Amino acid sequence: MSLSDERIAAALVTGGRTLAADPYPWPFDGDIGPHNTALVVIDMQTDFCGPGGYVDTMGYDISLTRAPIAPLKVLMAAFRAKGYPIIHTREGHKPDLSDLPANKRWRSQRIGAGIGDQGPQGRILVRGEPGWEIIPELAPLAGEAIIDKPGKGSFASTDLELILRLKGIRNLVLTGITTDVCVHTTMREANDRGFECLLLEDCCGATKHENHLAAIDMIKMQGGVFGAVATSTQLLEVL
Ligand code: C5J
Repeated sequence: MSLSDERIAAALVTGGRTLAADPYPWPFDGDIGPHNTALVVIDMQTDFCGPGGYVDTMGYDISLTRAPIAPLKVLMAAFRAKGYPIIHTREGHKPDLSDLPANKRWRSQRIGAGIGDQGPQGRILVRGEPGWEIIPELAPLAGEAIIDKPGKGSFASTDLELILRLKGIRNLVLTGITTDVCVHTTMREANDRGFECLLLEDCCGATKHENHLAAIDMIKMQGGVFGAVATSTQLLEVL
């Protein structure tokens, strides 16, 4: 049976639509549509993928965190065209740093990219600074929710869960950077809250490619311990 046959077979069983995600056809019950499915685009900010941002200042290769930009552009256009909601997140801290834990600041200073300190893109990871902005290529449209978060997970200290519940969203398509940190933390938080999660591997990136691969592998354990993994091409076929 080809992958596409498997997808069709799974859809027939559930009476809905699924894609041949790994390790199971997603979503588990075939119930997918703009009424219950949202795209979450995590932290596509200059600080994480632009020159002179936080990740660049730490000395990591930003080509890895820029890799998802092109497929995300295509995916976001498709979601918008089909009327599916898109939610953006931004990691950052208040200008007075009152929401920045001392240990997070201390660790960032040790690696030469102190959060709150001045960098080439303004104060690192501080709300309102150039580096904190979402990159222009993936800028949110008016009406799309933007979640400002002080931590790695998108649910901690934010109103994301309330917004999703009020919209009736049950399925989350997770994308953005970094795969092993903010995307993974968000996926774990969402899974524990009962959301049906799909991570799109070509629409994510990490500061180390091995960590990107390891993060993807972890999801597939135990029959899909946090959800499932697919590519944006697979999802676009189903949408
Ligand atoms: C990190 C993120 N890596 N967006 N943030 O500090 O993954």
